[in-house]
Amino acid sequence: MKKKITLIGAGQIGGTLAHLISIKELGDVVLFDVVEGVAKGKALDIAQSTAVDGFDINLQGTSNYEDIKNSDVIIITAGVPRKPGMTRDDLLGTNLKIIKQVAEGIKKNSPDSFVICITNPLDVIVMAFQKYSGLPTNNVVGMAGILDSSRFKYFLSQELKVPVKSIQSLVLGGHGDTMVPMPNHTLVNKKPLTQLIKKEKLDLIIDRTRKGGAEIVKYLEKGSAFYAPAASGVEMAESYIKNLKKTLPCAAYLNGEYGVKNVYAGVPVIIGSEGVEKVVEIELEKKELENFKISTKAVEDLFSAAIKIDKDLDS
Ligand code: TXD
Repeated sequence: MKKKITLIGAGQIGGTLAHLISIKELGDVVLFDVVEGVAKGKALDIAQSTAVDGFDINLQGTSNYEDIKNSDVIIITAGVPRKPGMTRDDLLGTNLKIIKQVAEGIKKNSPDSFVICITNPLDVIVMAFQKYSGLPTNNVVGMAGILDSSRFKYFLSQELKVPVKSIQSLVLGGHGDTMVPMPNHTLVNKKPLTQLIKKEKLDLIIDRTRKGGAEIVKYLEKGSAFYAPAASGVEMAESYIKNLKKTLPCAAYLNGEYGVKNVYAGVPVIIGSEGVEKVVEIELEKKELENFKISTKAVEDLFSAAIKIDKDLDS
């Protein structure tokens, strides 16, 4: 039975998600947007490439929540992206209203789906979505850590002149300036990174990773990164749909893991057919744990700002 994947938001990331999912034949695609023409136009455009790439899936563009019924996976990119000079947190006011509307649509029409949030400010938006929708926390997850880890690995591969595939690493914490790249948990051809790179170079790469999104926003001027974010979201959806049980850095609900409760933040999780099946607790050094807690505190503080905007979140 073919899976049904709904994409709420048919913009830069949504359209790229639809194309990647089609080429990988992960499932039939419903592309939803409040601007119906964008959803319909992109769905039809991708469908017209079927003969070229030979994938066999159905695509539908819509602005009607009825069409999302019984989705297996829903990926949310509805929202506005940053403009140069803006932080991800600056998007809170606008995107909180949007995610509330999206949560209502999903709660009413497809409450049993596995939901991947991408909209920024990611950690607070995914947490707000879970509270607004009431979907179980194992079925609500945020995409950021895979993207941040991918940026970190790419910059390292360029510096060390090694294939990206030879690097194992991860970035934890919130998807913002306090994110926590993990050099002491990074291997290059199975050797510890810290034996292969000077501290000054490593610090520059960590800083560039933290600012990876802003660097692209500066180049694009209108809009933010979308190819790598979409590829990252597809990896999560694929692990769920094919029950791959991959361990992936994602924004997941913490209920005491890493000493943190009742907040979403980037941690390694196992994603399979039950959604977020486990939060993996890796051994963190004192400084790493301190940095992780600084990052989760930043998420908690921004969520307090979200509650000031909408008291419905204060549950
Ligand atoms: O790592 C990450 N999580 C981030 C997330 C990586 C990159 C970008 N990140 C964020 O994703 C970005 O800051 C935005 O908040 C979202 C979406 O970025 P995108 O580049 O796709 O934005 P677009 O191209 O503006 O697309 C957003 C679409 C657009 O077509 C709107 O019409 C639609 O969202 N939209 C809505 N759809 C449904 N319902 C509502 N209410 C709605 N409002 C806008």
